[in-house]
Amino acid sequence: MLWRGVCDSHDLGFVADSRLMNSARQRRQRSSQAVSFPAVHLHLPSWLGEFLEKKGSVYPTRAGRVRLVIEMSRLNVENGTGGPFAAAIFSRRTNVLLAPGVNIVAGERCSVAHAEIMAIMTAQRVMTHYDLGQGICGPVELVSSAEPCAMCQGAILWSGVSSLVYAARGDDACKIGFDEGPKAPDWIKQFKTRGISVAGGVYRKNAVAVLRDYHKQGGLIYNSVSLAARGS
Ligand code: AZG
Ligand code: ZN
Repeated sequence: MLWRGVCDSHDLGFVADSRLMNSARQRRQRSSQAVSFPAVHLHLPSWLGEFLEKKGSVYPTRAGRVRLVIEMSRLNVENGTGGPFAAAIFSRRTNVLLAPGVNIVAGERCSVAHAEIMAIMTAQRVMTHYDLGQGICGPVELVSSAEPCAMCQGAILWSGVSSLVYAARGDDACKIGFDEGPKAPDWIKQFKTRGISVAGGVYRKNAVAVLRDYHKQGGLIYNSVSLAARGS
């Protein structure tokens, strides 16, 4: 059976014959006709590298690390590159910033491109390992401008980070309309059980100010319509 993309009204650039896909041997024989899908690339905005170059790379205090990510969240809004969220991963041994992340959901048309996910994926490229706990920089800390949503909580558990610090609370994001998803009431205990320490509400007021300003200026709330309709 021939099929084209997902939606007939859009040419997604690939055509496949599913009868050809029955076995690995057949797939190899017919590789010239194999279905291909677009590669996935996500791009952090260019202002971020320029900003961090000026800021430097070592952040010895927790306060300094949190202030940095809150500043990044504000700049993400001011530059029009995404939602009011930022995160970064630091080596706990050297206090060096290993990887930043900002929300780029709308621009990249990618629902998973939250700040924490971008910081984790970028750190894994930098460390060339899927487990950030096994890198040469020793244990690593994820600092986020807001409490991680349900999706990011899952990603953090599998990332290998050993501590999480966040500024605004989940409720603060919900108050301006963001859907933070179904979180376990005891998620902090669960993190601790898995060796991840958690500290929340650090510089909360500053992070909440970024969320409120985003709301005031009519910033896009990029929830899934189907999720919101079910009230979850
Ligand atoms: C985010 N979006 C939502 N809704 N919640 C978070 O915690 C985020 N982080 N980055 N984008
Ligand atoms: Zn998230």
